[in-house]
Amino acid sequence: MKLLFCSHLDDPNEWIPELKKHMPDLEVEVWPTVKNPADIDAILVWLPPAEGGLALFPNLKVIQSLGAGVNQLDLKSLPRHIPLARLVDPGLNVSMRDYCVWAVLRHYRGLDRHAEHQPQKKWVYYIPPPKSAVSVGVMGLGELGGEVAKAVADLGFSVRGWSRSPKTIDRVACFSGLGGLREFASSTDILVCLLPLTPETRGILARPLFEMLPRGAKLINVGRGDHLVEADLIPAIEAGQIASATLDVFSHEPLPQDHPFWTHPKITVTPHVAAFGAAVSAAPVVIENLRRAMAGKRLLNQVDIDRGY
Ligand code: NDP
Ligand code: OXD
Repeated sequence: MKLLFCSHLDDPNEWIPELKKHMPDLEVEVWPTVKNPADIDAILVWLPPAEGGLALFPNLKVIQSLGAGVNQLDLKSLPRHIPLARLVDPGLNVSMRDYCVWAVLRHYRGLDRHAEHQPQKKWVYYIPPPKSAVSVGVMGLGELGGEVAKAVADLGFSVRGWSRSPKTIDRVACFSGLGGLREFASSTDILVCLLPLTPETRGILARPLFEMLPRGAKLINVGRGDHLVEADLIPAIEAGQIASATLDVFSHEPLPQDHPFWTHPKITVTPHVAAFGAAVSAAPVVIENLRRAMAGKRLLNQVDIDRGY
């Protein structure tokens, strides 16, 4: 079987030995060095080739995303007969959980206020309310959102979650669908977005949702940049509706140099690093999917193209 590794972000020198550990006879080529595109059976991909896309490989049998999110693959353009799997990897879960715990605690403990006070040499106490009185609301209760909801519940916060289909999760008040959004949001003090980007979720972090939150809520967006209507955020902060935001993802990445988020005192910017997959933990799942594709079986974590995730 011949696999094409196609990513400008991930390191093939890290991935290839891990993949070969689980399938020693796997042949791997690394984009853009491809001997014969017709020989490629499988692609492990973050972004497809800019010119020609996946249509360059006429005998492709499986597409394995290097991302947990797959919107960057432009699902509408994909050949429908080739199965696509998103990345589910314990390494991603751990790094996303750690990032969100850091961001939630930072907002909760008012660490930004202390950072603001330090250059002014101001000694100002801020004692937060008990954690049980602070509600963290997680949008998206899948692999990553489910893990984050559990981690913040373990810390003692009151936790709510929102998903497409109804769920029952220990220690998490669960809401679903558009019908459940207002009730979910109305008591969410710290909002974490871990949704996939689909036509339904694009632009969901916008003024109407901000107005459903309690005044002074905090926002953490680790889903995709286009979940947020960027033009709505600074006015919501200036109006006091949103107190502060931590953003890891943006409509345009890298965030343009002249973007006002870079310098806003209430906005923390990180460069799409909330979670990172690890070849050592992800390779077994990727190889299992190559075997499944060759056997004509359903992939693990196969994307439902119509649903968009
Ligand atoms: P999953 O597919 O496991 O979970 C998605 C969750 O979102 C599910 O609970 C799903 O509901 C819910 N959902 C989907 N559509 C809607 C909707 N219209 N309304 C309400 N809920 C909805 O995804 P993961 O947890 O693995 O990943 C989530 C996202 O995190 C990725 O798509 C990606 O965008 C982002 N991500 C960001 C990273 C970063 O570094 N910043 C790294 C990795 C991922 P249901 O359970 O009912 O299906
Ligand atoms: C992903 C990402 O989707 O890194 O895995 O954003």
